[in-house]
Amino acid sequence: MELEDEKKTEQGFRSGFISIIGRPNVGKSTLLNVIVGEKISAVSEKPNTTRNRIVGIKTLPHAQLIFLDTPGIHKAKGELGKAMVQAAVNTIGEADVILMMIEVNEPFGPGDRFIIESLPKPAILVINKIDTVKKGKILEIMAQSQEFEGKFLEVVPVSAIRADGIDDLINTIIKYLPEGPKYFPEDMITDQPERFLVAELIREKIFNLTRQEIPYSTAVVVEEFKDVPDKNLVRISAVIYVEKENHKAIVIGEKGRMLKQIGTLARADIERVLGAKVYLELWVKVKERWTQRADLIREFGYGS
Ligand SMILES: Nc1nc2c(ncn2[C@@H]2O[C@H](COP(=O)(O)OP(=O)(O)OP(=O)(O)O)[C@@H](O)[C@H]2O)c(=O)[nH]1
Ligand SMILES: [Mg+2]
Repeated sequence: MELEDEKKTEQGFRSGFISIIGRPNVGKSTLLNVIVGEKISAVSEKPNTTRNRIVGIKTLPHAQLIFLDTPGIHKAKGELGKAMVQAAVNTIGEADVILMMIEVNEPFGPGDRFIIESLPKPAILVINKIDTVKKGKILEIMAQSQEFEGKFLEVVPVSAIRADGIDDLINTIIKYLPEGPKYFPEDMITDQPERFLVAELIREKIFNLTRQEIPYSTAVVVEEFKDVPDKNLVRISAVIYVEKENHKAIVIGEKGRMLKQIGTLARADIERVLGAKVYLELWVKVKERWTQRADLIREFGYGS
């Protein structure tokens, strides 16, 4: 094993795992996507979009950064919420570097403080959404961060959505990475199976298009994924699970309009990510109380 490692580790090459944690909606998944340059993690304006650990890999000439996007840490009530929070907390232990993300408009609230206080080692504080405020406000928060003595290695302000401050953040992270091997091939940006990526892109559309409890009681599972290589076509069949009959009616919509819209938007994203034409078939099924059932939560791929 040692020989193997020596072979892979070039002199001075750094690598490691970077956990992105924070409360829901601060922009963790947006950051992951902008770093790897592709939408591999679902993003929405609603909290609790991400439901499991999402890996994003960035390879540079002298370093490989393996990011772990995580569900927002919050006071979870149901089984699904608890599994999500557990998945986030689990990444902290395996991280070489922890990115603690807050957003500039609501800094250091009780949710942030809870996470900061439970940090097992100093983290890099990432202040996101700086595009929404004046510079003075950012400086104010940076000063405020000093209140948390010993909790932060550095403070890096960014705008994930505008890709502002990202190079600074990457260079800061590399300083704290150990020397290590290239764990993944250079062109690999995630370890997620294509089926799961596709399911998440569909779920993202449901999050953006539906309201109230619908996004939170929906799961997406890709049942069929067939390459037709000579036509550069992929045939995909996916099931959207909801918890109640009346939710099914909402997801399908009047004359099937909602389902059609979900499919159209999802297909555009999936075609770009897969680099192929996509034939997408969507079904809606009821699976009562799945968000309260640990076995189904796991089967759908959420939580840890
Ligand atoms: N203005 C602004 N909005 C941002 C920025 N980064 C993310 N957002 C928005 O914030 C919302 C939440 O973004 P996500 O990336 O889904 O946040 P998250 O932390 O992954 O959320 P959960 O997965 O629910 O924990 C979305 O509407 C994003 O477009 C930013 O830099 N500036
Ligand atoms: Mg997220």
